[in-house]
Amino acid sequence: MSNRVSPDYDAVIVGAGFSGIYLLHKLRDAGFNVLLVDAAAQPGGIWYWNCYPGARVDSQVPLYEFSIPEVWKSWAWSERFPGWEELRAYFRHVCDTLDLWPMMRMGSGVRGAHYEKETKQWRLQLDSDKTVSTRFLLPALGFASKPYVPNFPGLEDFEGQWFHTARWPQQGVDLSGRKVALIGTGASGVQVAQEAAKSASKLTLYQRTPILALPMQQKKLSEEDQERDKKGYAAIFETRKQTSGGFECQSLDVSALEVDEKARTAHFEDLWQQGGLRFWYHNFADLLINREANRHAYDFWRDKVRARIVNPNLVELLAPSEPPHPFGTKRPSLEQGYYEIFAQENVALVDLKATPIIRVKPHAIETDDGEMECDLIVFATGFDAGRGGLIDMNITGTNSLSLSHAWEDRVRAYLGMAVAGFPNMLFAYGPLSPSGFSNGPTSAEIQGDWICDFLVWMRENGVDLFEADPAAETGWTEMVAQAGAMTLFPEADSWYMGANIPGKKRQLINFPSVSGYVALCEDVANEEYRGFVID
Ligand code: N01
Repeated sequence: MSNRVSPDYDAVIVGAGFSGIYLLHKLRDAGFNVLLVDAAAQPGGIWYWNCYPGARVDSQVPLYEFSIPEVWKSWAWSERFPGWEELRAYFRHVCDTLDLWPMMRMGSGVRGAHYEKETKQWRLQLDSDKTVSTRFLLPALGFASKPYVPNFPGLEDFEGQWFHTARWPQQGVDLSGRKVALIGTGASGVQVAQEAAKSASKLTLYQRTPILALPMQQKKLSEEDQERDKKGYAAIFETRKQTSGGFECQSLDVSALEVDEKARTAHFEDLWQQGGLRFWYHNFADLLINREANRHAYDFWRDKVRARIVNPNLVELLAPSEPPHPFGTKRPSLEQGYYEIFAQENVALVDLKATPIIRVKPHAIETDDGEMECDLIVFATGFDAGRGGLIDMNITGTNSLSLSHAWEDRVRAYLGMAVAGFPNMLFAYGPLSPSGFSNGPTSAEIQGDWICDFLVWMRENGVDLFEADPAAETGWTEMVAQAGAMTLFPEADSWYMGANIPGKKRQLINFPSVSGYVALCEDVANEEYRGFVID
């Protein structure tokens, strides 16, 4: 290395979720001097921040865990879809087993990071006012680190409490006897609603778009069952990397239009009974690219759900005759009795399309239809996905270029990891990579392995610097947009399209295939990191 003054670290990782922890493990084992910082008090990433009642993962055991043998062999889950407390315990187990704690500084947020051309180092300002320098900057913030709270007039005068689901108080909030207003019916909203309906004196759900939720089919898991199943884990973990969503299987090869109605319905029914997200990722080949095929899936979903809705006034609101968007172009959520809560006297549904929120009052929410009293408002209103957390980190590259400026017109990134003008920086689980479309640990491992190999290659080849080539960055950004245009995703106003944040440029925020991504990243590595300017 040509630097006159050595940096404090070879690499600083920001974020202690799946991506950050995996990178830490890989880079430490590869002999790098590495530090991980995170504002949270404990590792877990979103499982630290999203500790709202009912928060649990939507991928079944053993999909949502690391493939590292010493970790999975010494761990057992209690449920098919584990909750946030257990996921946090899992992260502690990972850090214990891999002996990662000495390189982790929890409770250390990053206020800013800027690149110094003279020293070829990144300098990070931590919340503690300390500064650390590093050769490589590796933000691993997850796609959902920046919560979005709509700007409703009057919120500042509300005299009860309000929380976003991703900033839920760590000490918890007792919902019993409360008058809860829940805004948003995405994955987070559904989970809060199911819990709040059990004990709130009143739960009012403010729905803009109905969620197309699938049955979770939760069940308890015994250690004995898992010991038996572990014989197949290595194969499952290998398969995850070869599927489009990073799961244990993918869509069928056959079109929904090639089979007769009986066979089609039988497949839908089979997926429905299996539970989880399989109705989404193990469905017919053209579910997400052909409107007619998609409509068959929607109609099946609608009829299943309608059969569970007791109040006839809510049928059209919760499961409309016509799809609000093609099935699966917004993330389907998993539910456990969600549609049944609407039969309870303490639960009400407000249709925001018919009666939008006008303002928040000190003790109520006012819509076109009048006021509904509440003493707790829960914002399950989602995230500025992909870019929000990265922009908030105040990252400045060469020539004082800020990331927010670089992404002014739209998010751009080569391989969904590198941005021109930001040398020696790679982010994991970022925009234009599979991230939000993928099972989390699968993406974390694919990108973690690739990043580690790249840094080792640099070390072995005496390379000091890399930076995304602007043409390669543009090419990748265009390619993701074109891939998206071949699907039905652009037809939904979803966070996948950036459509949930006022003023955000509409673009597909994720690369739509894990296996395709792996192949492209391998090609780049095999061609001596084509698309990077190497110095
Ligand atoms: O956020 P969302 P989320 N006025 O953006 C509504 C992952 N996740 O936190 O659909 C009124 O999906 C918005 O309405 P609409 C998962 O990948 C996973 O629920 O835009 N309403 C929508 O109903 C997921 O996809 C798990 O019309 C407003 C809701 O708020 C992602 O995180 C659990 C509004 C936001 O839904 C995000 O999920 C939780 C406004 N101004 C999350 N603005 C598991 O694995 C937004 N909304 C279990």
